Formats: sequence, C-alpha cells, structure tokens
Amino acid sequence: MAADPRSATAVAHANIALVKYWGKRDAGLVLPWTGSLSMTLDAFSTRTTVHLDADEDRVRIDGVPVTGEQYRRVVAFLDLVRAMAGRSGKAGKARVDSWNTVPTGAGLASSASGFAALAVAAAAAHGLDVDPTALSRLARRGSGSASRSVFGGFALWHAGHDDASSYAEPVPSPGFAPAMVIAMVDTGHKSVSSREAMRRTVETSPLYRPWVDSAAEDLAGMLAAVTRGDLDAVGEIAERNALGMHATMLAARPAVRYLSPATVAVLDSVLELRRAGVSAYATMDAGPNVKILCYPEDAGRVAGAASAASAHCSTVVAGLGPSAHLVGRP
Ligand code: 2P0
Repeated sequence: MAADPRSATAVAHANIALVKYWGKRDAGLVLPWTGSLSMTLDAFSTRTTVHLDADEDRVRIDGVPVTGEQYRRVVAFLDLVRAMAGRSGKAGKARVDSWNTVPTGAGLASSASGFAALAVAAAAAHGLDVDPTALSRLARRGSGSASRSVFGGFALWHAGHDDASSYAEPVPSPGFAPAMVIAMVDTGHKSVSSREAMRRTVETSPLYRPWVDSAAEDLAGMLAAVTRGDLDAVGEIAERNALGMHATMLAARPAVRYLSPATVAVLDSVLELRRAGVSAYATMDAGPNVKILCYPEDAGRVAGAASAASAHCSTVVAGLGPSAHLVGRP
C-alpha cells in the first residue's frame, strides 16, 4: 500500500513527431508497430491536478465535466495507477482538473500533454516512486504519443515488443535547437479521432505495411540527424515520413483525409520558401494544421509566409520544451 491519499499538480508539454507513430499492434497495451521520434514544444501545455479525495472519479478539462468515452479513458488510466499503488474499490478515487493551452482534439497533441501530465500528477498523488522510464510506459497506456511528452527536447519512443520494452527516452542533441512554426488553419475538433483513423489504416490500407517498412529507415536516419544537429536532414526525413503517413490513411477504406485546401496552400508556401533558399520543412498530424521546422532566425519569415498562404491561418512559434514535471502542491 502506498502513502496516504493526497494531491499533486503536474505540467506537460505537447510534442510533435518528426518520425510518426501511426498504428498499434496491441491496442490494450498501446504497443505501436513502429518506433517514433519527437520534439517537445515550449508552446502548448497541459496543467493537471489530481486530488485523491473523491467518492467517484470526477474529471474536468478546462472547467467542463468530461463524460462518455473520454471519461472512460481517463478512469481506465486512473485504474492502472491505482493498481500500481495497490489501491482498489473506493480507495484512491480522484478529482482530476486539467487545463490546456492546446486546442483539444485538433491534431495539436492535446492527448500527449494531457496523459503525460496526468501520469506524473496521479503517480505523485499516489505516492508512487517511479523513474522516467516507468512514467513513460505509464503515460503510453493513456495515449501512445504521451510516452514522449514525459521528456523535454527530442524523445525516441522505442516500439518494443511488450509493456516493459515500449517506452521513450531523451535523445541528446547538443546545440541543436530548431524552431517549429505551428500554422493553425483550423482548430476545430477533428471529425475522425486519431485512434479510429489509425485502427482503420492498419486494418484496411494496402499502403500501411510499406510505410511500416520504410519507417525503420526514417527512424535510424532521424536519430543520426538529430544527434548531429543537421536541420536539413531532419526536415527532409520528417516531411517524407509525414506525407507517407497521410498516404496510408488516404488509401484506407473508407479514406481518412485530414489535409484541407488550406493545408495544401501552406505546404506550397513551404516549398516556395525552400526554393528561395530557406531551410523550412513541414509535418502534419491527425488534423489539417501544419508544423514547419526551421532555424529560429527564419521563424518570422516562415510564419509570415504561412499566414499569407491561407486566409484563416494563425501562427505560433515554438522552441524546445521541458520535461513533464511536478509544480508543487495545490
Ligand atoms: C504522433 N499522432 O506520432 C502521431 C502522428 C498523430 C499523427 O500520436 O490512440 O493520440 O491515444 O495512442 O497518441 C496521435 O495519436 O493515439 C499521434 P492513441 P495518439 O504524434
């Protein structure tokens, strides 16, 4: 039995994958088919407080009570933490209060920062003594990409083959601190969840297996490029990996298409920048927004080009963000 029930607050930041996670081989344990590598951002975070003083689990995001599937997902995660702490029944029921600076469910990694913050806060509230690897494995059970938001800077999520071997770890990148321009063309809630989209892609897309095969080469190349701080190599691999991921879902049955005309207009602006000699490379996740990797000194020009490309595009310039961490007792 762990220490007496208490409260904890944690902050975690969003991460954007440069080599993507897309598809599970074990949905229960959230084991991916491929390894992935990401950059944690200093923009977009989640701050979550867990109080172990409730009769039933209560969850609020941005002040609004969470219900339905989203609630069940959080409760299943809290059950995991309770099991780790040796608590069962009513013991350890939680009040969870979460505040996002990420638009929720818009392909801007809200579940990554959300479950990383929840993992850190819930483990601390239960008095669990867990190292970063164990926290990463725990966060993974909430949402795959959350395994990477446990770490700041660059993080590599090893696909692994079971619960113990599937975790993220930091990738040292001395002196390499690119900017990422987030070009938001639509922050509305996505029509198909990434969870459903990747399930459909794995089960029905004839392009899925070739993408998995190519991902191993992308991951090895990305690891080397990040380690030596080669922005152009990082960008080239990130862009081809993301376009390939979207190709797999376009070929799913029925197709999943997150990319909109505004996405394509911003992608065109990135190509134009490269033709003009600017190192700028795009990646897109489960939504229409575009994330553009560049040197910090070019970020203003890149943001301007993206804004000019699409009428409703707003931009945020991000750098490397910190690890998920506790922020003291509420
Ligand atoms: C990624 N994405 O690597 C990829 C690229 C979206 C596109 O991880 O089902 O919310 O909770 O494990 O982590 C989004 O998927 O999915 C995601 P679950 P998650 O960032």
